[in-house]
Amino acid sequence: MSSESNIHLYTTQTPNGIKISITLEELGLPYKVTKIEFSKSTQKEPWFLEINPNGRIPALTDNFTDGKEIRLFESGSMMQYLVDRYVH
Ligand SMILES: N[C@@H](CCC(=O)N[C@@H](CS)C(=O)NCC(=O)O)C(=O)O
Repeated sequence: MSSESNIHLYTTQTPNGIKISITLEELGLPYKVTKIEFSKSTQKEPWFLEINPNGRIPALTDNFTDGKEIRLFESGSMMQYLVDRYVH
């Protein structure tokens, strides 16, 4: 089973943050971006903690193969997910 990608990246310009932007660009995947404002502590807001309970960027949502939303955090696991899901 495979559903369309619906990648949404939540990030800002830090070394961990840009890792995922680079990965997505290298894989040629379409994605939306929401910039997280550290100066406003956006990464600690309840809506963001629903995606990453650690309150840190980067984080990512996508539609998994079953069509349900998947929420990811930790840059290494996000890169692993993107390669496993989209590189054939
Ligand atoms: N091990 C995590 C580290 C994530 C991390 O430390 N993110 C930092 C920016 S590079 C952050 O969100 N800092 C803001 C905070 O902790 O409130 C990863 O690889 O994603």
